[in-house]
Amino acid sequence: MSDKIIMVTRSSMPDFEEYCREIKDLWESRWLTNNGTKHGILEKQLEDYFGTPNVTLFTNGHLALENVLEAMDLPKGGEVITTPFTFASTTHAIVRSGLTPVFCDIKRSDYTIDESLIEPLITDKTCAILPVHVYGKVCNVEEIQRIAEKHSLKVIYDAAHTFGVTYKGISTANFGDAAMFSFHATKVFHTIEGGAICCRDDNLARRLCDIKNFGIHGPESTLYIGGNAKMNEFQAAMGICNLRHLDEEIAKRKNVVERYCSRLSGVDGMDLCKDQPYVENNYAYFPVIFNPEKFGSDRDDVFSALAQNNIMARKYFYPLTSAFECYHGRFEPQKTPIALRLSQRVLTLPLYSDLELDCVDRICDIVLRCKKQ
Ligand code: T4K
Repeated sequence: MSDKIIMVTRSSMPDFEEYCREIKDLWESRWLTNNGTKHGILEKQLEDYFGTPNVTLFTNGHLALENVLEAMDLPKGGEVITTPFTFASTTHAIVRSGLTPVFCDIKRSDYTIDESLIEPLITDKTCAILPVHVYGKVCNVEEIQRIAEKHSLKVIYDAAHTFGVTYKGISTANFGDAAMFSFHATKVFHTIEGGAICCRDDNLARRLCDIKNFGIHGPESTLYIGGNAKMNEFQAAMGICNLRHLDEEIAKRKNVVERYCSRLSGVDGMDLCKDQPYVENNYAYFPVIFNPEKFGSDRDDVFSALAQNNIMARKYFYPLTSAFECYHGRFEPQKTPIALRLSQRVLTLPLYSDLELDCVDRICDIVLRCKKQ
């Protein structure tokens, strides 16, 4: 058994030759960015894949989120109901857009926003709900939609983790007013860096196209004070290649997850995230919650035991974004007690498509050795 270093994830790569073939014509055309041919092809392929009318590509998921908040023209200082159990990007995008995050707690069962707690947080300043399909777990999209319609709020999903995930056969790209995907190198589907906004509203999609390109609408017309968040042709080419292998990517990840589950399910003091009804998974992350009272060791003990053995699990998502130093004094993390407790107990174990099953066994052996009594 090898003790080579295992990181929390590892980018999937197409064959080198396949990527070279895909980028070859860029040397001939010399068209490298700004709505190039590959960009157009990938947008169309993703619209078909998601079954959604508009996909707008971005240089990364974070800028996609900032751009859609800008394109929706939400009132400055408006309140956005969201969750703190997420990557920095979700909260930062709200704050950097001049909006105010209002943190809602999450559910113990799937770590997504607790929809029953949303309405009490709504004030006359609330303009949007920004829930996160964290780890690829799908929020209660039906109830969130009902609340949003009742109170005339926009819904923007942070769907960064859900490429390939469907609920009742429908891609998560189709819920809410907009859904943001990340195509970062660490994701199930990637374009090296990259992201997209999916939406039904053609006007919103048109605004996004302009805003991501300095607000330029035409050669002599600049409609918005936009920035630069365009995806380039090399990124799009990587996406075109990776999309061809997506089914295989997800199937291999499923194998890894099944091995983890067969070794770790039912252990007292360790909670694994359960499958959700009507949801087709993408096996993006493998979070485990350690209950120190029952397991005998806490999350940090397990993290250290793995690290001593060259296995780099990660504490996604600790600390809560509401507890970041940069927000010191601004939010109260204890107001979302379930999120706070889960953030202190969660460890995401390594997961990627070519993680060998004997490495999974090695990881499980170390984790199980941490159990006391
Ligand atoms: N919303 C949510 C809920 C998100 O999770 C994210 C991003 C976003 C929004 C924003 O989307 P982007 O703007 O990123 O498109 C990583 C990713 O950089 C980030 O995309 C992701 N979420 C977050 C959960 O994880 P770090 O700081 O943990 O990455 P890093 O560099 O430590 O990499 C983790 C592991 O991945 C490494 O140990 C090895 C492997 N890796 C990494 C890179 C960079 C590779 O195999 N290849 C690589 O190129 O944030």
